Amino acid sequence: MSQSTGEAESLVTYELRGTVALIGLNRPAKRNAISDRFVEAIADAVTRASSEAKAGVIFGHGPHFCAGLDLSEHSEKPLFEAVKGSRRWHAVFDLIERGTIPFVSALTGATVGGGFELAASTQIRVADGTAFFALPEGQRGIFVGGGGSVRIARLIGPARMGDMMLTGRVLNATGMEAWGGVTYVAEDGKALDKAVEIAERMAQNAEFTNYAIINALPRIADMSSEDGLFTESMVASLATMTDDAKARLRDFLEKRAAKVQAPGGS
Ligand code: 1HE
Repeated sequence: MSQSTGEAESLVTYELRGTVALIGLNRPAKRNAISDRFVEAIADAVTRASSEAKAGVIFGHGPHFCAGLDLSEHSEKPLFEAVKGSRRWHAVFDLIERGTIPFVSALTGATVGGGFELAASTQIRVADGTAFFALPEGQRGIFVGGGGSVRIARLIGPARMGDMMLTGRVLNATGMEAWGGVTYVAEDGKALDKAVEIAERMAQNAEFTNYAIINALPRIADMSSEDGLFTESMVASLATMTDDAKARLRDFLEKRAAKVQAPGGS
């Protein structure tokens, strides 16, 4: 069933499809540009998804995923309001990147500025041939404020991110896949279907393992090798202790679980 999410009704659509929550950015007339109310609507939808779904998909209604920050609202903001606004984006996108369930973004058309920052907070990015990626902050006289200097820089490297910001370079889906910013390239018009398919697959994993993947991996990436290896041992041992792990391991050993398939299904 498709529903609005509370107060900021029209800005975000929400549908729980089985165990997957579909969150639709719904301001197509403004190319899904993210205003302050829009950030709160995303927060509500992500919080709801995290409480009742096992995976989530974020997509854009209309041809564009998201044209980034709402520049009309931003241009009016005093300094401290701009700081608080950016910190709110960080908090909300953190609910996606280091929450309790994994998210996939389905990227079409403009995936620009804050739109790319939103996509970078999801664990998996699926883009079709209409998608294009840009960081026009340099041209606009502003700077990334939605976590891009951390998340996008880690995905594609600070040198490439700097290139995009300094020169206005625009990449398509295959170019961004080669740079590491896109995880899957889908057929045109199929980004959402592919994202849902991936989310459904992730939703079948053990919940604790999904939680450990999305929370431990980025933290371990911030640690020294020594600290990372120690933390890995702790997380691995905790995961093995869950009833879910015990049941799944028994299922495999007693030949009830699917085997790993070689690519091509043979
Ligand atoms: C907007 C925005 C926006 C569109 N804020 N209103 N982002 C950008 O610099 C991208 C700016 N947008 C564009 O370059 C283009 O709009 C697109 C390539 C995304 C789409 O082009 P197009 O021809 O399909 O649409 P359009 O005619 O440019 O825009 C349609 C309407 O959306 C129009 O308003 P209208 O009232 O004249 O119909 C546009 O003004 C409006 N619109 N994008 C406000 N971004 C946390 S820090 C993050 C920093 C950033 O995100 S910087 C990047 C900002």
